[in-house]
Amino acid sequence: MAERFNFHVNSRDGMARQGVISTPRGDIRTPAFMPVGTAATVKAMMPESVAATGADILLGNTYHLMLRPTAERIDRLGGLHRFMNWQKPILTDSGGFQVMSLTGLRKLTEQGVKFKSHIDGSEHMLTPERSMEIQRLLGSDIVMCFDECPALPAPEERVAESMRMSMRWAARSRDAFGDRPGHALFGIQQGGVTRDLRAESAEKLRAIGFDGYAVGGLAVGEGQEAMFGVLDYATDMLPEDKPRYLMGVGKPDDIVGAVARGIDMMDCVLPSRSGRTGQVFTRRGVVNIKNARHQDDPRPLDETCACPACRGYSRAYLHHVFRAQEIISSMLLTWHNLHYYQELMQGIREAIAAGRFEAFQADFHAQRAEGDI
Ligand code: PRF
Ligand code: ZN
Repeated sequence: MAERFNFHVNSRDGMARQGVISTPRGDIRTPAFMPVGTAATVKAMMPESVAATGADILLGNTYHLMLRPTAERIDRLGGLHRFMNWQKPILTDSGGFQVMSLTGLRKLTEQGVKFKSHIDGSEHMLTPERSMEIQRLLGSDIVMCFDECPALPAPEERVAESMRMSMRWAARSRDAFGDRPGHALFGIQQGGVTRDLRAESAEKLRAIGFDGYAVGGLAVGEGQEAMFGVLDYATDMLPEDKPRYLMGVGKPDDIVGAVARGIDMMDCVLPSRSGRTGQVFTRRGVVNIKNARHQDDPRPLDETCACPACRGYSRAYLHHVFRAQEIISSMLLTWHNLHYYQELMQGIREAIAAGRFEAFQADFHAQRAEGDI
């Protein structure tokens, strides 16, 4: 049935997988990178430009949209896809993680989390039930369970209690989500960097049953080595036949390492945010366009890149518009960064399909070690 949400693995190479998630709004090629469109926009990009970079899916945020312009208003205006003019799939995060990282005053109970808006200080409450309702009003294609994620390092007892509450919230999220053909609900594994807690969390999620499984609670201060250490066993605890999503990751080398450990989906603000702060990702590493060494440089950011910023503009120009705080600076650098990320994903998918992902990884790291960018 074409309308159903479905995941198909086409090829495997070690732990890495290459496949397709089919949704009524289109296919998502995996491993997939999802640009972040927090406030119903990928900042500095037209939606058609985001699609032109190769993105199959965007991430939206319950937390931001519930506060402004509100989920009810977006629903009245025809849903988030129509509101922001993006017709491909949208995954929405559930809000708990953003409440904990963006709001100062909040009260966490078994029921949910009460907090004050970072915009106007108004009081709000998020629960698993309310998060499911908001994500339904938005018209999200992939809905995330309502969870809680402690910053690391944290005492193991605190991580265990938090994980168990997130698992009770996962069951409530499942009940509140109900049966919505064509829409998916993903569970979120927690448990910090403790193997037994990750196993307990995975077991609880599998018993409830989800359309996909996220690895949450990583990239929250533990460092890449510890994160990879967890991924070495955590992905294997999740069902093989469902997509696995690593939340909020990451830098290009995090992405390559996560895919090598069995991850199918990722999201991160890094390429879009860095586009606005002058950090540029290239196959040779990071370039800071702010640096004075670019001011007379007629070369493009990356000779091998086919994006509009690299085809039409010199480093000298990009340096100038960044320094002058011209809006086009954010537009061009964000476009380049998103293009770079999507080209990286395409390279990863082709390498897995060809059974040469190991060589791809070696090449990826060698190019970055060459220096002089
Ligand atoms: N849970 C949710 N969203 C998230 C995370 C999480 O653990 C993370 C952790 N990297 C990023 N975004 N719901
Ligand atoms: Zn480019």
